Amino acid sequence: MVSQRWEPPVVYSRREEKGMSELRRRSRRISERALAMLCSACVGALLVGDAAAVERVTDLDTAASFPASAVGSTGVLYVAWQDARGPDDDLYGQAYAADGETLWAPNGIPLVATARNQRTPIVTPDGEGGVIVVWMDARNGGTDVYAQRFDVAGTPLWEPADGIPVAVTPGGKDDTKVVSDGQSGCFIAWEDWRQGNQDIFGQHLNSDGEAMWEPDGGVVCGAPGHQYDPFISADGAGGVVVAWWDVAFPHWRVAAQRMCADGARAWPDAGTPVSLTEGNQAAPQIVGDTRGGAYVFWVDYRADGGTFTNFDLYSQHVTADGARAWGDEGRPLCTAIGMQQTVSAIPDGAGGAYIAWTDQRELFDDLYAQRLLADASWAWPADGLPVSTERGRQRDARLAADGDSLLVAWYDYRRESEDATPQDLYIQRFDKDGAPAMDVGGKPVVTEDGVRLAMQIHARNGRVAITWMDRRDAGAEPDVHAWLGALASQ
Ligand SMILES: [Ca+2]
Ligand SMILES: [Ca+2]
Ligand SMILES: [Ca+2]
Repeated sequence: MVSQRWEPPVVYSRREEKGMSELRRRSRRISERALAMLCSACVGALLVGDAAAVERVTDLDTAASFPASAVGSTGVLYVAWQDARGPDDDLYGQAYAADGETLWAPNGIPLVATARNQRTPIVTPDGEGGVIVVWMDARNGGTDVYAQRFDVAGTPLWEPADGIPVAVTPGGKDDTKVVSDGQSGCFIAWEDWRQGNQDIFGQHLNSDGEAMWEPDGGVVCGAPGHQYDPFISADGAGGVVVAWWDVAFPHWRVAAQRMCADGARAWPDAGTPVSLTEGNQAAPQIVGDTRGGAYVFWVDYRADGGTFTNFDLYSQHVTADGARAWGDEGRPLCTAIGMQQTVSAIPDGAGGAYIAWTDQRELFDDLYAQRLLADASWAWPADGLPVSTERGRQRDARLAADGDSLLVAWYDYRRESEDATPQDLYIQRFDKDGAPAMDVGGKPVVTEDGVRLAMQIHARNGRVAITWMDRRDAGAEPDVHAWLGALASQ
């Protein structure tokens, strides 16, 4: 294999060499406005570290959009995005060392710049200090799935350099997801139309980019009708569990399948339904249980009665053998009045999970969260802990865990008025007992006028990174932004 491992001491020694001069150089680059925002954003428990800053990852007249980001095993933040500076869309990227130093050229370097459009990258750390990027590619005239692995210098590690074809069959593909396999490769899942309706396909790429499952992808679920919106999570036993939404008649179902490292399906071919209760189920999120199974969280309509006014959230633990550990009905996660939806869930690092959602129990969107412990108990109050219930809407929480801390970032419309709906980004930090570390309601990350999308948050070893696309003026093209912060010890 073409492995070019990145040794952490390279960056650390570089940082030592540059020392304070590097920090002074960086400080000069931060505009006064960004500094003012930084100070307002970072008082309290989220302190300004030696590298906390709002970075304009791109500053171009052409669109840089749909960034995806990941923090690698050495603390490097990788950002990849869809970039229109060339004759068609290509993939560009940027990397930041753990201390915030920009590692690649200003405005990013081309990761994949080949014929026709390369779009909507997703990324996962490769476990060796680099990153794996998966994207939708139109080079063959259709919509195909491609992948490449890059080292910390941005050098492609797999052949050919402009990406290996993961699925190049006729028929649409969409909603691609990727997760590390823990051995420098990755698992990928996507929706696929090759059989005439939507199915879930997947692939396991090893550290050399070789397909471990059937060429062009193995079947995760090829049942009649449409299966879509897959989410995947490592199962802790060398494989992956995939959950999806099956638009069956008369009820939408959520089901899951465990895929072994070699592509074998461990559970029945149609997957294991997470609940047998009547009523629609939708929009699953999945977190591996580290023991071969997974926790699944979904939006459930069983109490809605067809009114579309009272969605709830339910959960299931599907064990390694495909059994529903929490019974055929599933287990309530939040059954408060009104609508609960738009769930995010991540591992808590201790065999459990953090879950957050958008909640309309008080009419306008608020955010709530819950922690599932490895012993299957809920750590926080029934129906969830308030993350932010400020005026206006708070929605679409993104989560990151670091040690005993949960970091939550979200889109916030608290400055909403009859004339305008300013869209800000906010952050909050909770300890393991659910105590907020910042002001109740959260701290602002960005409050300048603009439209934001594709926000992601990461936390590792006391560092926090948030990335997003940001269009600051109507009619302007979007750019990619990043916020790099440091956690104070609690
Ligand atoms: Ca291109
Ligand atoms: Ca199907
Ligand atoms: Ca409800």
